Amino acid sequence: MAIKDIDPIIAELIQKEKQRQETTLELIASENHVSTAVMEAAGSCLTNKYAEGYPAARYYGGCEYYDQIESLAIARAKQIFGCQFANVQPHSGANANLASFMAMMQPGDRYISLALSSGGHLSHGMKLNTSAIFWQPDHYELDSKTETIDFDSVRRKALELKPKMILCGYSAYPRTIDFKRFREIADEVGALLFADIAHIAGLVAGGAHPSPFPHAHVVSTTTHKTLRGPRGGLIMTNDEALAKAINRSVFPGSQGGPLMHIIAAKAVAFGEALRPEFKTYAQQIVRNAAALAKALAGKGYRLQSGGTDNHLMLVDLRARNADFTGADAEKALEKAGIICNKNAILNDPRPPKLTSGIRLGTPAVTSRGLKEHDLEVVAEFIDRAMSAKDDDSALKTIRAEVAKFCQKFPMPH
Ligand code: DSN
Repeated sequence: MAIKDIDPIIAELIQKEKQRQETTLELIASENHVSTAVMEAAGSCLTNKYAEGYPAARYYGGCEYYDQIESLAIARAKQIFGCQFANVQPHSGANANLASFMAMMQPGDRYISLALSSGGHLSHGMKLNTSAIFWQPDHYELDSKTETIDFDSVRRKALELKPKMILCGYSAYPRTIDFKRFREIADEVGALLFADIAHIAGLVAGGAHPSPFPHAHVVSTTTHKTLRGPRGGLIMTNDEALAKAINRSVFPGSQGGPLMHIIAAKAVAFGEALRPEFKTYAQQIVRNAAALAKALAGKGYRLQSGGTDNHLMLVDLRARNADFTGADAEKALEKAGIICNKNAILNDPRPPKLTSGIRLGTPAVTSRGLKEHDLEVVAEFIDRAMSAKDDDSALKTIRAEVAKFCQKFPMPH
């Protein structure tokens, strides 16, 4: 029976969400719109079975096709990123990071990363997360003038603390990551280099950002951001001993049965990322971000670090209106049909629930086919919504215009 007959309440909510996605502009830097093929695999009969273990080494019978699917996902991930080992089972990016930590360090070991408040991720040492409960994080900084990675601070911390691991890769960092420079520092102190490329994986896949290989010892990512796959995680390495440790840390270390429908959807997305058109997509994401950043700067907004090299930007709202918090902006923009998230600006005087900025990203709108000149229109919508602030009637008018604009860009599924 169809969902609408079995459970009309959920069916209607799904329908409403579909309509919300279709009629709004998704500028959350970590989100995307997947293809019909990816959705089909994620919603398939593969959800029915246990396949604990790995291909050809399962704890359940009946895994013949699951083995083939997971092996294909692994082979495609290795081909995309040019590495020798891949584990496609992590249920999420945080799970991938937990398993990577377990593979690289003993409990209590020290590592350095960028703090969540400066653009890192909660699984990079936020005090309530396992990454800080079971290991000892310390943080390197952004340079307060350039607002980019301060490699003097990375090196100083590394020499002082002799960490077991150095973590690079971020959730809110608009500039290119110099993996080679990180590796030089890691080698100087005998640390492992761990790159969490969750945000930029699709850019790396499409050649629009330098690869973390061969520099990083271990690379983790989510599969649902710029990589445009189902929600999930992935870990890669070129080191055989680390690969064995990673496999053990994922299963049985931190997970049980893999989500095989999601692994099939990852395989489909990886297949899509290997096509030439994905390169065009990745490069368009970056061009669109640059166009949006330029248009916003032209309207008086300050961008942290002065702009963007990748798919995202941090807009410091104080330059435009000192009273308008990131939380206010997120709300006003949502009412206008533009979806984004509040985000701390470097040394933000406001708490994380308010902030002084917003984070904007172009992966999802690029999947809908928007080009540079369309992003200028988006910047105009954003600026009008910011000026309207709490004028609900003005925001409603913009919302209708945004919905009409969205009709020109059908969803890719
Ligand atoms: N929550 C994600 C983001 O928005 O960047 C990171 O996992």
